Amino acid sequence: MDVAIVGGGLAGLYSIHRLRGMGLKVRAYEAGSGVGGTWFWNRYPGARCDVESLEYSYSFSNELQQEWKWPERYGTQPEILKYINHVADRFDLRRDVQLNTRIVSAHFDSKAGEWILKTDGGEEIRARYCVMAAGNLSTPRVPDFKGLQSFKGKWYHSGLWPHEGVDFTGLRVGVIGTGSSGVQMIPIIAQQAKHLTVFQRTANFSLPARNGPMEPERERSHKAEYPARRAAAADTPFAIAGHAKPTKSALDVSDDERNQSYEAKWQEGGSISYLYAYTDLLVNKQSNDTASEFVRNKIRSMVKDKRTGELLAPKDHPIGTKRLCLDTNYYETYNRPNVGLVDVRSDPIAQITEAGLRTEGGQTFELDAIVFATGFDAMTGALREIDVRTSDGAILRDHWEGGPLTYLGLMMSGFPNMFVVTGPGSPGVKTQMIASIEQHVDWIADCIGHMRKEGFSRIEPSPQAEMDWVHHVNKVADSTLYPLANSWYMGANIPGKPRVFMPYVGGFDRYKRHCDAVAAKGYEGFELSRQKVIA
Ligand code: NA7
Repeated sequence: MDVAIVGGGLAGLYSIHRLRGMGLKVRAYEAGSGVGGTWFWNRYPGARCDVESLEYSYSFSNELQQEWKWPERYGTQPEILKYINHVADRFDLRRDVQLNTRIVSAHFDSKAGEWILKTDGGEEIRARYCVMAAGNLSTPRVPDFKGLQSFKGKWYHSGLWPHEGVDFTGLRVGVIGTGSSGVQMIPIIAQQAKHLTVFQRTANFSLPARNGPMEPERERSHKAEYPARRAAAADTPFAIAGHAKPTKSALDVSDDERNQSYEAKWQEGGSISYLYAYTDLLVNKQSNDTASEFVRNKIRSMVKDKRTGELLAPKDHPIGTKRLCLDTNYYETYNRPNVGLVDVRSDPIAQITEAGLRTEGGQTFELDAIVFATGFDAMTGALREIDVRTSDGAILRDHWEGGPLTYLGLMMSGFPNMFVVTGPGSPGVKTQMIASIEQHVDWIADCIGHMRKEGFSRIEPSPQAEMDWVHHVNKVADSTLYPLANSWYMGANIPGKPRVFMPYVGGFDRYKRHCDAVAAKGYEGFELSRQKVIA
C-alpha cells in the first residue's frame, strides 16, 4: 500500500479521495462502526456545528456543494453525518475504509522505508506513507472522580453517546461541564428531565446562534458565488467568508457606536462575526473588555435569578480565548424551575456516590443520570494513544513529552513519511475545520506527488525547522490574549498535561501562504532523501 490513513472522519475521507485520485493505493482505518469521526460519536442532544452549514462543508467538488441542501442555518449532528455518508457514497470512498478497526501502533522500519501499523485485531499493515487523520477532539475524557464505579444510575460522555439515544424524561440529571457540548445539550435535557443540575467550573461566553430554517434566498445567492466565496474564505484568518474585514480598534470608536455594533452582531448571531467586529479583540485586553462586558450584561439581563446570572457571567478569561460557544436558549434555561446551577469552582466535586455526587464542601446531589460534558484530550490525545515509534529510536510520546513539536502542524522531525492532518501547530481548530482539512490534505498530496516526480523516498522536517516553527507558534500566541485562558488549546483541561499553546493563531490566510511558500521553495525546512530501500 502507498498510504495508510488513520481515521475515517472528514479528514480521512478527503485523504482517500485526494490521494486515490493520484493513482495511489490507499486505505483508511476507522475505529467506529461508521464513517464520520466527530459527527459519528458526538450524538448528544442538541449537537450541532457552530459554523454555518453553507461554510462547513467540503469545497473540493462544486457539483457536491451545489447539489447538497442544508435544511438549517447550522447543521445538526444527524444532518452532518448524513452529508458525510452521502460524500462517502458519491465518491465511492467506502471500499477503501476499514471500519471497526483501531490502530494501536505505528512503527517505522527505516531500512524498508515503511510504516508498519498494527490494529486492535492484530492485523499488520505496511505502507510507505502514513497520514494521521485521527482528529483533534476525538479522545473523550471523563475526569478521574472517585466512586464513579459505585454510581447506581447511568452515566454518559458527550463524545461517546449511545446510538439509540437517551430519554431523560422524569429523571434527575446532572450535567458536568459547560463548554460547547454542555451549552448545547443543557437546554434540551432541561425540557425532558424532572430536574437538571448543572455543575459549572468555568463560566463560558456563549452567543445566540439564531438558528433557523435555511432561507431560500440566502442559499441561492451563496451557491451562485460558491467558488468565489471559498476563495475569499481562504483569504481570512478563520477561513470563513462573508464578514467584513474589521478596520478599527474597539477603542477608536465611541461607546455608543461600539455598543451598536456589538448589538447588531448579537442580533445577527454567530461567533466569528462577533470576534471580527474590531481588529484587536483578541490582542488587546482593554478592547476585549468592551466585548466581554457587553456579553456579560446580556447574560445578566437574561437570567432572572441575580446570583445565577452573576455565576454564569464569565470573569476569568477574555471573550474568545476559550472556544466561544453558540447556543439556543442556554441562559434562558436557568429561568426554568427545574434547573439549578452549582459552582464547582468554589466547591469542587469530591466524589461520585452510589446515589449521585458530593462536593468537597459536603453538598450532596441525588441523581439518576450523570452526563459528562467534560471535553477531550485535545489535539495530541489521539496520536499519543497510538504507540508511534521508529527503528531509529524515536518515540512520539517522548518527542512530545514537554508539549507537541511539529513543523507546520504537518510533520514531526524523526518520524519520516508520517503526515498529520490539522495537527498541533496548525490553525485547524481555530478555523472552519473542513477548509483546514482540505488545505492540509492538498498540501500532503502535492508533497507526495513532488517526491514521486523527483524520485525521493523519504521526507521529514529538520529538527531546526521544527523548533523554529514551535517558537513561532508560541510567539504568535503570546502576542494575543489566548494564553490568558485555561483552555484545551493550552492542554489546561487535563491534569498533568504540559501547558503549551497548541494551535497556530496567526490565521488560516497567513498559514496557507506560508505552507505554499515552503513547497515552492522545494520544501524548505524538510530533509528529502532518495533512500535505497532494502525490501
Ligand atoms: P470543553 O470545551 O473542553 O468543555 C469541558 C467542560 O467540562 C468545561 O466547562 C470544563 O471546565 C468542564 N470540566 C472538565 N473537567 C471538569 C471537572 N473535573 N470538574 C468540573 N468541570 C470539569 O469540551 P466540549 O466537549 O464542551 O467542547 C469541545 C470542543 O468541541 C469545543 O470547544 C468545540 O470546538 C467543539 P473548565 O473550563 O476546564 O474549568
